[in-house]
Amino acid sequence: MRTQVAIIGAGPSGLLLGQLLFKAGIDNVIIERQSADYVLGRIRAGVLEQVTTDLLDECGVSARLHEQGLVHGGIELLFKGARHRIDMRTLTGGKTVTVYGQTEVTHDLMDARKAEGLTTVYSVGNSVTLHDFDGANPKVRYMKDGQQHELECDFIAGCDGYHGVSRASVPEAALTTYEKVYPFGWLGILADVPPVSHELIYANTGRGFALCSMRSPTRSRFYVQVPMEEKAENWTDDAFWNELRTRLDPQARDHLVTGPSLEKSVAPLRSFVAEPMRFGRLFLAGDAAHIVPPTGAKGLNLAASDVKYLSAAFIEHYRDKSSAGVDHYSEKCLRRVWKAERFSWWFTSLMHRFPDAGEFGQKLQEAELDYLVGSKAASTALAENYVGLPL
Ligand code: RFL
Ligand code: PHB
Repeated sequence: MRTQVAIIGAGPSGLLLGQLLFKAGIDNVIIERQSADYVLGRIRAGVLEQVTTDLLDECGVSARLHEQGLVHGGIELLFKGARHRIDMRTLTGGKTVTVYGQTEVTHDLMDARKAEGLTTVYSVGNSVTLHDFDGANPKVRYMKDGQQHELECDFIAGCDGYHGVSRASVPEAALTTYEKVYPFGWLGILADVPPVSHELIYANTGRGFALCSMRSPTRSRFYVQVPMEEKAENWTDDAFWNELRTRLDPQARDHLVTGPSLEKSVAPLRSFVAEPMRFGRLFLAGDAAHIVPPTGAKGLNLAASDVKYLSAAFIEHYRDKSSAGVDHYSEKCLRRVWKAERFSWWFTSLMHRFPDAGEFGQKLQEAELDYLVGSKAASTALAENYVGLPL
């Protein structure tokens, strides 16, 4: 088989890239380790920046997003037992975010790909290997139904997440990695209960961080900070709701409706960047190249901006016969990536309880939050980053 761009991974990065390339008339094939149902079963991001919704518009897959997505013009910060609203819309001259689950984005992209008859090879397990990407004729080999296949291509896009094969295929000496592991994780629960508030609540408390988010007016997503080694199996639904309740203000506590969990899992928190993001004809995009802790809701949005740059680079290559986009891909992405890394690290550091920081650390966080909600300059800096920096 031959294609112009071989895409490894059918997460949001891979599917979005496939769609943008298809729209530009560039042939592509996606190879995915898991089944489509497995990919759709992962509950992850919920907040989309304007940059991401614009891209989904460009791909022609945003009808359901505009119908069902919840447009938010603010977030609430809860500390010292009281909530304070950050009016992002006013502070950023009208910018908003849209609450629409990653699962739904993936669903819409998969449907569009299917309708257009584009090739996605699912369930190839760990069989993918990448070859000759340092030359002009890269190849991807994989096993499907007991048979070995080879896909010849012009470029390989490594959209296979943090644990994928793409970054792992790069010679170690060619990569520089930067990493910070936080000493805690998020225990998350999804439940068919109405949201506590019509906007997201980010809570800093003496017992640790909590987040009240949502997927729709009838489905909510909640998180509480837990020690990094904690297991979801150790938490009954009741134990989760009780812990969450202790981290809320009295009014939110009154509004909290509980119910059986549809999903419960622990996500570790990590900051990670691999540089560069291009090796010959192999390009990394999304979580394959970088991870942010979820506090700033930036992971999926960064994946979308990488893919925007990458699709533009391939379009320049094929249409204008210019290598400028391809040559500057890594540098362009990394400028935006590091700004999102900084913001996510800062917001994580401000909102979580750190085991070594003690009461002094708690007091400093409360003072910073107090300053933040009282200062237009500081609130604006938060709002600008939260709604997403320009491309
Ligand atoms: P993904 O989603 O990990 O997809 C990679 C795909 O590659 C496949 N794969 C392989 N395929 C073939 N061969 C191999 N060897 C392969 N190895 C892996 C995988 O099966 C998978 O299908 O990466 P992608 O596409 O770059 O997308 C990144 C986003 O998923 C991620 O950044 C976000 O989910 C992060 N994130 C959030 N981002 C936001 O922008 N806003 C949020 O509100 C937000 N909340 C979150 C989050 C992530 C969380 N977790 C669980 C880490 C909340 C949480 C709790
Ligand atoms: C979510 O709804 O899953 C979510 C929202 C905001 C975040 C992280 C996760 O910062």
